[in-house]
Amino acid sequence: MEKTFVMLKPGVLQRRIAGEVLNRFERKGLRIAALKMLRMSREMVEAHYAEHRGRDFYEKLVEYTLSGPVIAMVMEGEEAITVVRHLTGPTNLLDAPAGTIRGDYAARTRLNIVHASDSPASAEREIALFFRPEEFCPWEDGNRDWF
Ligand code: 3AN
Repeated sequence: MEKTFVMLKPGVLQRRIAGEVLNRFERKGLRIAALKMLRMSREMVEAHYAEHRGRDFYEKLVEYTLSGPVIAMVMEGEEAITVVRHLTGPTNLLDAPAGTIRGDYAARTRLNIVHASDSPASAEREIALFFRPEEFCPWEDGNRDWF
């Protein structure tokens, strides 16, 4: 199964919608493989958004990402990278249709609620930036007796 990195940006905790947003991924059937809440350091944010350095929105994006804790997670599932991107919706506010997370919750492109890896290479890089191997918590599907 494929793994992808997802981050709920600081506005999610501010708005008390962490549960709702996480639920979008869970109800799709994605598995949580690792999850934690953290305040990113400036070095970490700059590494994470390195490709955007120099863009007009970069400084404000860094500032926003540093403004409070984020929830970082690794989601697992068949074609998880693409499935998660479909759930989050496009980057641009005006392109994100209702029904996607960004379409439903984001009123500004820079504050667009979630980050999700856009390729296998970025998933690998981002997972390694946020998680050590021992932070993964393996669990088996199928023990329906507990439901
Ligand atoms: P995505 O998060 O959909 O992969 P990226 O990697 O192009 O999109 O952009 C990273 C973040 O930078 C976005 N989540 C958004 O917060 C911000 N961003 C991207 N494009 C713009 C823009 N044109 N104006 C303001 N902020 C932007």
